[in-house]
Amino acid sequence: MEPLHFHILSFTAKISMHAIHSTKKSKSILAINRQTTREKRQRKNILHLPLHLKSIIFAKKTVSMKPLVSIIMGSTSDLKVMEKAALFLDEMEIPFEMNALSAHRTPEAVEEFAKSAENRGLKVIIAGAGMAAHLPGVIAASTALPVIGVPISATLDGMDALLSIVQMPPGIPVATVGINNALNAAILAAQMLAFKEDVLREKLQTYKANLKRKIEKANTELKKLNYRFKTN
Ligand code: AIR
Repeated sequence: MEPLHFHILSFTAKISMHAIHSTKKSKSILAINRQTTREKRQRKNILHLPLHLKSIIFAKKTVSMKPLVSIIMGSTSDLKVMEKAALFLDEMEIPFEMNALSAHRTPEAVEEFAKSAENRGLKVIIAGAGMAAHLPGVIAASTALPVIGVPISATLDGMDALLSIVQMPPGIPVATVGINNALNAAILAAQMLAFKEDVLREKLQTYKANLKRKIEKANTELKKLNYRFKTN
């Protein structure tokens, strides 16, 4: 049998300096990565590099951790889209793994992955695929973990993938995000984990507050525009 977990990127499920966060009431399953502002800036500066280089840089000084989120994609041709999920999970310091599995090309491996996911400690699965995108649905059929589907625009502007993922029969739901919107999939996964994680919830609140600030800034800019009939 072919190896089930084909790791595309070595930076997955690995972060630098970490400590297990624990409160009096409950022990957190999330590792807190104490990144300095300088480290954060350095990471931003290398985001444009090719993936193989990024993986080497991110892997520096890393410690292996148990992944909480699994990012699965139907093909490495989906990576450009799915990478957005990886980058957000990195930003939120949530350990994750990233693998390529295909509902059509490796059906046995998909089933094995889905059946073992919960026992491996995973909490959420993000699955992206294009064309006849059966991957999220097939995974959802074999696990009780929440599955978030990302329709990828490979053909027909992604409408084929969107309908394949969203139109699940009653009993096997897949939480479907917009076409190519892997970022939203990662945010949703983080929100699911934040249910029990105070630190993560705070990070998400900050993230959303920043989105609000962006719109407030946009409105300040729009106010400066003058048109003959513009009233504000
Ligand atoms: N795919 C792969 N196996 C089943 C499906 N539906 C999808 C991939 C990718 C598209 O087919 O998710 O979006 C094209 O794959 P490739 O490998 O030919 O580039």
